[in-house]
Amino acid sequence: MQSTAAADLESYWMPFTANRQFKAAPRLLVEAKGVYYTSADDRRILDGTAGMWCVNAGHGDRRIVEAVQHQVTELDYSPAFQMGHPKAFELANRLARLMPGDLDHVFFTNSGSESVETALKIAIAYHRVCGQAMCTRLIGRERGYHGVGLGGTSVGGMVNNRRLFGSLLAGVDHLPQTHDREHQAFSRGQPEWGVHLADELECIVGLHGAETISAVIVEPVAGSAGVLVPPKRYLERLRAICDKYSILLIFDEVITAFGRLGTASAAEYFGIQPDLITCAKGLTNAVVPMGAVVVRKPIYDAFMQGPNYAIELPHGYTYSGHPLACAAGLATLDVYRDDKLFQRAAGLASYWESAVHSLKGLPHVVDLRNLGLLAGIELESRLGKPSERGFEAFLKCFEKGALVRTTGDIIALSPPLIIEKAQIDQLFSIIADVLKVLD
Ligand code: PXG
Repeated sequence: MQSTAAADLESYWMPFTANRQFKAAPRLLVEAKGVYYTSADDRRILDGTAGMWCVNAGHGDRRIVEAVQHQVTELDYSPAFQMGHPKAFELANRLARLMPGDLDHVFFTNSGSESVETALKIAIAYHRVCGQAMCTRLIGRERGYHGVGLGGTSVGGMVNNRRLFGSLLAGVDHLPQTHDREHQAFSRGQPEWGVHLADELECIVGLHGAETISAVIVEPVAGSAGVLVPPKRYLERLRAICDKYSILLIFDEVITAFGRLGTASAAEYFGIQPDLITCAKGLTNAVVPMGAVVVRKPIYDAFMQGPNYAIELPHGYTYSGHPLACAAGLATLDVYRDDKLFQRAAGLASYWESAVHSLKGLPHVVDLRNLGLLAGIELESRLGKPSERGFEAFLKCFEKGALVRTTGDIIALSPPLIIEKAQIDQLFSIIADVLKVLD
């Protein structure tokens, strides 16, 4: 441990962290290169989570670093409202080309949470500009995670993220979550069981009236809740019901976009066109914070009315399309293309799947799930102490040289797309060792 006195750690109120536990036994990272971090006590830590599902091209890629270095010397900042700079337009065009069909207009934000707030506001405002002012309800899903804004928290469905924050937004309802161990445990890829859960949207429409519902927002694969893979035909069914009632479908692709499933987007992977896609994380390889909302052309066009000097959408951020983020984004998309990283992830998916399911039969393991380069390893909870075993697994993996994420008692994995097979073996051998010694 480098000399970091306990007092030096006090002021920083760490996000989504057990602050007292951390400050009593800190875990500090000081360097990163490729798929490895270096900890403050000079150990190499295999990054099993691409940072937090975001460093898809691996750490410290020289091409991205240099693009940001160059940008900061050339144009550090340019006002985001009523002014522009070329790279914001270039990145929007590049991103639009990566997304399916007529998802071809891009609104820039600085995080996944801001992307979600933006998408929800666009969805409500879209119906308003189309003359359907009653269409304001938002439908999320149990166990969904859509960031930490009040809108995202409201449509989100993870109880621990909601319970402290009062009644949240009015006019929100939730679909049931899609994971059921009894019918789906140890599925490889998409589970066979569960398409009927999409029909609950019909019930919600029946309850509230289609003319009051603006949008449905789901993660195509739920990440934060522990990698919940959608049942076969489920997303298709949701799309069909949304079409039937003219409800917008938002895919929250903050985790799934940029190669996680071996394609540019989950929409492409599943062959389904949502009306809006939210993304962030892998857009810039997390080198500079950035998020984006990609919308279908008819949505953008619906706003382009009224006098041409009038602002069509009163929404945006000081740092929307920040020059450093745009430089990082352009360089990142180049790296994905030049190194064929999405194809590489697709090529590794079956090896990854076998590695995940090799853990079957180890102590505590009650379910294993995978898709693309995502995995969820669900451990049995200790009686009356949910999350304790998961947290211990996380700490022990870190001690043994692997960074994993845990959510409750589920270990979630999402390595950089540049991971080698030998490093996949290393990751799962550390996890297997930990499971064998865990109480
Ligand atoms: N939507 C989804 C689907 C996400 O996964 C956000 C929105 C919010 O993004 P920002 O950039 O505001 O954090 C996310 C973020 C985890 C974990 O391990 C997941 C996220 C972030 C940090 C940790 O569960 N997802």
